[in-house]
Amino acid sequence: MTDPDADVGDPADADSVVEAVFDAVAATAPEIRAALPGRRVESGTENASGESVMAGDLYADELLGDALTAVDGVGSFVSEERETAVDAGGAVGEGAYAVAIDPLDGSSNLRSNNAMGTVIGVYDAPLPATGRDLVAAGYVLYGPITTMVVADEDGVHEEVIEEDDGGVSRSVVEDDLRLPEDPLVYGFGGRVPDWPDEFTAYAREIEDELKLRYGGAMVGDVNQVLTYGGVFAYPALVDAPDGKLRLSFEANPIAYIVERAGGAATDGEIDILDVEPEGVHDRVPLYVGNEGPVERLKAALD
Ligand code: AHM
Ligand code: MG
Repeated sequence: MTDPDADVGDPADADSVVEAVFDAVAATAPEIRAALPGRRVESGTENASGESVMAGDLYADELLGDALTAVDGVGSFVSEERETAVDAGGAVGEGAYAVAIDPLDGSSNLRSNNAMGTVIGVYDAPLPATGRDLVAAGYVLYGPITTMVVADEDGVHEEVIEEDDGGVSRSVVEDDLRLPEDPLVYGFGGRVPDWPDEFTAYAREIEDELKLRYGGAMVGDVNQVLTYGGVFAYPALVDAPDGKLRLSFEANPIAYIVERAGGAATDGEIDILDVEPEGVHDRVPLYVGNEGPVERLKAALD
């Protein structure tokens, strides 16, 4: 956890804040997982994006909110499930950091018991900010095994999170995660009739080259791309030109991770990390994966 004597006013302290953030996230993961069986139903509320919130979303949001606002050096907590930021003390950008999360990504998979995740971005600026202000990002994947992928300026690594009588442990299982050079899988969200023609034409080409792997949770689908190489997209839709995914909580952290693993991420025109948000709940089309297919896609959408 954070060194209590550390001076979080010193920007060099980013490493210890980031470490404490991911300690806190790892500590909540077994608890979130254990709470899911009884929370596979809708909560009856809608979030800031107008989407129905599952009981599991609310539980994960509360737990992570409590854990992350208690971390020294976290000055602001922003969640996909909350309208506004929570002030956690400390001036963001002046030694304190803003943490943005999607507490339970892919929670519509709760009913069918498929993979889900938690997405975390640590920003060195008050939100809304661009992805260039990220100092670290990561995700937890609740698959058959609970894993956590963490990226910072030094690279990307994967850990296994386990809990036993001694508490929660983090074991690094891959210390320099890189995208395989040869892409193998693809997964695209949304309904084909809602895709713009240019994207449909690109998808038809990719279908002949790569294997379809789509599970309906961005974290799970991007994790497959990181593991096997390939491309994931939640594209712009004809009636929703900004797509579905949120820039601050989903696209930016994923772009940061994939780019540090040697890949690329775009909104179709520019690097995701350069997209200027107007609000924290802004949506953005996301195309992410190996550089080859992402560059081809950009050309196809041009
Ligand atoms: P959520 O964070 O509210 O669960 O929504 C985001 C999820 C992503 O994980 C996934 O890529 C997408 O929504 C799936 O949407 P669809 O069911 O339209 O394919
Ligand atoms: Mg999500």
